[in-house]
Amino acid sequence: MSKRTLVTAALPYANGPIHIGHIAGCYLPADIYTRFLRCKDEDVKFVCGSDEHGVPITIKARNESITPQQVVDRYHSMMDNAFKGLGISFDVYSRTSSEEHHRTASDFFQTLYDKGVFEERETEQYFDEEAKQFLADRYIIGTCPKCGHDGAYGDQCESCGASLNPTDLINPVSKLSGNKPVMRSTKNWFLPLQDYQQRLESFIGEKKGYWKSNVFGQCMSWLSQGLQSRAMTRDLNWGVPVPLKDAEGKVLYVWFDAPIGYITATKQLLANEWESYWKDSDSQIVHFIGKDNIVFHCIIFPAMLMAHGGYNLPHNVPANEFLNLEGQKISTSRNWAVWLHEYLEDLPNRQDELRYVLTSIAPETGDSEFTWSDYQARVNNELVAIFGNFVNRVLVLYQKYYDGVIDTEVTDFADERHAYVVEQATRNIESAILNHRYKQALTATMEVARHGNRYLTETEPWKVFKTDPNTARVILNDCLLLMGYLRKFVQPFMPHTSSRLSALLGLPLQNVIPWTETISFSKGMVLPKPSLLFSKVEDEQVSAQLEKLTSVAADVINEPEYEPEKDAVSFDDFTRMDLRVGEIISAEKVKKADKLLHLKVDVGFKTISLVSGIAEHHKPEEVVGKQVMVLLNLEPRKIRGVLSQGMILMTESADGRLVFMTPYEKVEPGVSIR
Ligand code: B3M
Ligand code: ZN
Repeated sequence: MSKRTLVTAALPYANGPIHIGHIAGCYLPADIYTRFLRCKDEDVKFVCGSDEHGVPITIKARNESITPQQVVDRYHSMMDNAFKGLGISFDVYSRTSSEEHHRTASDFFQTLYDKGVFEERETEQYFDEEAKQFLADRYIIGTCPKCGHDGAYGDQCESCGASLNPTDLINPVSKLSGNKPVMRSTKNWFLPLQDYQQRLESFIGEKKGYWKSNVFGQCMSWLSQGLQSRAMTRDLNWGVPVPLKDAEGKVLYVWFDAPIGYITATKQLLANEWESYWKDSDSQIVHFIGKDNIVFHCIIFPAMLMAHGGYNLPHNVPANEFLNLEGQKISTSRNWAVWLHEYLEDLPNRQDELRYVLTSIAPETGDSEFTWSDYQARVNNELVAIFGNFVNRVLVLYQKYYDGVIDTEVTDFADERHAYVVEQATRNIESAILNHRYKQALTATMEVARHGNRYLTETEPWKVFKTDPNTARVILNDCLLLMGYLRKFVQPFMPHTSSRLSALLGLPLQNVIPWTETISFSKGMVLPKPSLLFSKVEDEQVSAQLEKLTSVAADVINEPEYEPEKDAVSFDDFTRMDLRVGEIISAEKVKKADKLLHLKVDVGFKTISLVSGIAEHHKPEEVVGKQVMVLLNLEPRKIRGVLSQGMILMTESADGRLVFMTPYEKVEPGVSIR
């Protein structure tokens, strides 16, 4: 093994909370690996932080009428707390909006610039003349050329999934002003990835058989298509400013600055000693990520590091696939997710249950699925019925027969089979973890608990005690030793359980239990009163979680943009509005006005004339006979020469159509609405 290891976990975007898919895909395997290396007394550092730049954060800020900084402040601390709550043991949790990161990323860019690495290119891009800024792809919407969907984004149509360029959109509109954007030329700096193609091929080629096959395969497919220049700057006002004179209003591409965030985090953790982890030949960097980030970590970031010089390339990138939830893809925008912070609140002190289940079903070689009933089954049938049951039976018997007093030095197993089981487990767990096969490692760990449980059932010390209390004690002492080893084996996977087990056994609490440690109990030790290690997950807890999932999930694709709340009005103000039900009795288009319909509306005691801007959404013949909500005492005015004596109230659907407010049942025209 190498002298030093730097473990990184993908910097999560600070535009939403962490869900179980993130945990299973990236943070949990990274934490298990790191905790294990610590047990092995390796020199290891574990870094992470929030990825606080990028367009989605600016969009979220606009939708909520707050600043991007407020968005990332909110999610940064939320994610930080949730990680801590689950026991993800980062040595540092940094963030990319920090000054130190801006400096680090900016210097990195400057070095590449000074070396003449970048190509400067003028490209034509959409510009919003009213908002006076270039438009990121996500800020342009229009009609999808493939399926005709009206709300397609400049980079993708979420209806048919087509990936698009902004210029592909029919009738593009700026999300900022609602106007049609114009083409303008702009300068950006491109990294010529093709210049690194050969070096990347040999770097990745060497990893064949060592890197996971899903990761290696994806890299080879990118390389075989031939690499191309990619813009490393963007016209945007949120991010790390491009440190050049003629670059006002431009920032570094979020995927340029984010991986540098790993460097910033290391600097924050280690001050002057950070460099050895990145640059010494006997140091290794291991990036834990989800599969959608492979190209950035295996191709683009290594190319950046090559261009810079002096840095080690990643030693391994053990990316996982995706975790699905109850038969569907996890989706943040549809709220189809189990959020980590909510889990920790709803199911307190069950961190290790989640760690256990997510490791058991981790999407290591293909997508996998979380369901609440499977969660319940694994907790109840494995953690409670096997692990917890073994521990509890031994401790209760020890208390009952011997008042918990250990009357002799307990160091070696009386029955040699246990020594063999422990030795096997030590080897199997280690090799599985080092090969990033965490499921297998967990199975090897549970095998020790299963063995203990079987041994108890087979030897029946509660029967033996009646005739031969000494032999019963020998059996139970072997079980105590097994439990002592178990608490060491489970530490990387279930650190809270490991500590609880230490307490139950009267052993000292250790944040890191050395992998080579042998277990012993000294003569005269008294075991504390036993308590349960795990408790059952009840049916009601499962149904409550399912209920919550389905009740908050939304079917809409787009998040609505809410208007800010208005100031309070008095009840008097409210009653001054004469709101009534009216019935449309005729409708015709207003000449030379595409949007307007001229309506005659029956309001019971009279018929009024109204002009309404609904012609693009409703044909005249379709609206006749409809009952609608009318504000009757809006001051009359003339619109395009036609008298309008009030207003019809409308709302808007998710795809932008105007929708009438109609009474639930037919009523008499002219009745008041209160
Ligand atoms: N924030 C993407 C993600 O969370 C991105 C990872 C950056 S790692 C340098 O999926
Ligand atoms: Zn489409």
